[in-house]
Amino acid sequence: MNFDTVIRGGTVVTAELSQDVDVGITNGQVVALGAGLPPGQREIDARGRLVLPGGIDSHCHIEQVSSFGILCADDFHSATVSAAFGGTTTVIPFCAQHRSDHIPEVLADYHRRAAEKAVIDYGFHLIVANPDEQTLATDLPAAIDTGIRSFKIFMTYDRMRLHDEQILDVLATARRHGALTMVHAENHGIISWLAGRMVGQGNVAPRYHAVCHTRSSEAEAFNRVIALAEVVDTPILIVHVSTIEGVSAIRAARERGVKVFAETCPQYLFLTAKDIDRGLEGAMFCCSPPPRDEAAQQACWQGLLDGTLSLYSSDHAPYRFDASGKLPKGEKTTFKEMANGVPGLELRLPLLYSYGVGSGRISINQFVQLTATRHAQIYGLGPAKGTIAVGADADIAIWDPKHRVTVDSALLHDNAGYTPYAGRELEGWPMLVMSRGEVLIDQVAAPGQINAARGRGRFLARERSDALQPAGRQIPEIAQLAAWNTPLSI
Ligand code: DUC
Ligand code: ZN
Ligand code: ZN
Repeated sequence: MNFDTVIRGGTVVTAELSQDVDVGITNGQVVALGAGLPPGQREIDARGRLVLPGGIDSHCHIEQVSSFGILCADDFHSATVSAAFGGTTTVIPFCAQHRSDHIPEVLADYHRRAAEKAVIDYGFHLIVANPDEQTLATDLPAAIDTGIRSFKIFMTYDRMRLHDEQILDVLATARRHGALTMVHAENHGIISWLAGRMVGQGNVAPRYHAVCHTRSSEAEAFNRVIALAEVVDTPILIVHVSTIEGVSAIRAARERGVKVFAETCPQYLFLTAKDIDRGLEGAMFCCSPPPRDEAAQQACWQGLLDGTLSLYSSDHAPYRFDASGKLPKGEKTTFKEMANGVPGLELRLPLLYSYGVGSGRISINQFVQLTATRHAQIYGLGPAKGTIAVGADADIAIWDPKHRVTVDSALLHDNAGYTPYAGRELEGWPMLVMSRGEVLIDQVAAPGQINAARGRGRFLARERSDALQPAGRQIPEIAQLAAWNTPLSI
């Protein structure tokens, strides 16, 4: 067989194993794995390198308008270029409905913008802010039919949050039509009541943001949404887990058989609330929920290790440190007015590699699971994405495990203009990045260059994944209905 490309002599890593084999690629797909493959038209020397599946970032905000009306700093071009430089070859950002928006128009708008600009493949989640009759009966099922198989809902933010009955409506719709509901779970009352007090007393600096988003607000909302999901018996995915209490609530629910998935993000492993406590500059580290303390970091690491947390995503939400983003009122901006979010698409994998694999906390196979394979499994992108296997897309990042980088925002390709990780010394870096067999980035042959036409990225219609299967576990009151022969239509 004559291959288009052979990646030769590297260590190919999947979620299960690491093997010293060559990778044969033809027509954008992996077609052979084995030692001593015959030559390809293009030969890539991967000796001494790790050959990893390209990362999948299933939580990132791209060209999205926040509920405060602030457009994030990256469009589909800059964000996907930045992702690729960081070894990520698939993203799943959000199409965001605001309350007065008609969902088909929202979807058409995001599709158009992404199709023009994305350089890597992408799917979409749909943020649901107004689950009215039209949304539940027509618009969500129609979105699912087009391969948008996940919704995000909010339990906080004045203009986004859903109350419990609305959450149950969305969960029931997700169950009926085969979608996964992602939840931003924080107790709105605690946050907004404390924020009102803080601002009223003139405490408006960024550090008060971290005070208002209490650990208990995460714990309360996690337990509540888990209870709601148990009523409907449908899987949920809790995003951006940040606290000891949150990890414990998920662990306890999973132990009693509830199907709850969860993710954490770089900001909860590598930042703390101390980063926010530096005057106005602290705004650069403000996200919701906020980074906590070292003990919470340890809990998140432990959650990743024991499977309580299935995913590691960036929650890239880039805003510039100026009037367009973090500081709409300049130096007078209060913590309530700052755009919420931190950039992280490009550094997500290098940070986890250095602090996780490099330090021996996780294996390289766990790294692949957390950054790629599980995202494909949970969000229905497999078997084409998230692994290196015969028949999969040749979305591959070749890493030099010894390449050292001192992080500096000038090295990065997003539009945030800063990075919360400036000055960190990282070891291990993606040197060559390939999407569907095309080499987009080769840091040895063409350092800092990307060879990718705008719009080459393709929309990925996602399949119904096994993760969507209900646990088949009813709460006692609903089980009782069956014993009485009283059907309940969910
Ligand atoms: N939630 C997110 O998921 N990202 C940024 C801000 C937020 O509240
Ligand atoms: Zn969120
Ligand atoms: Zn987010």
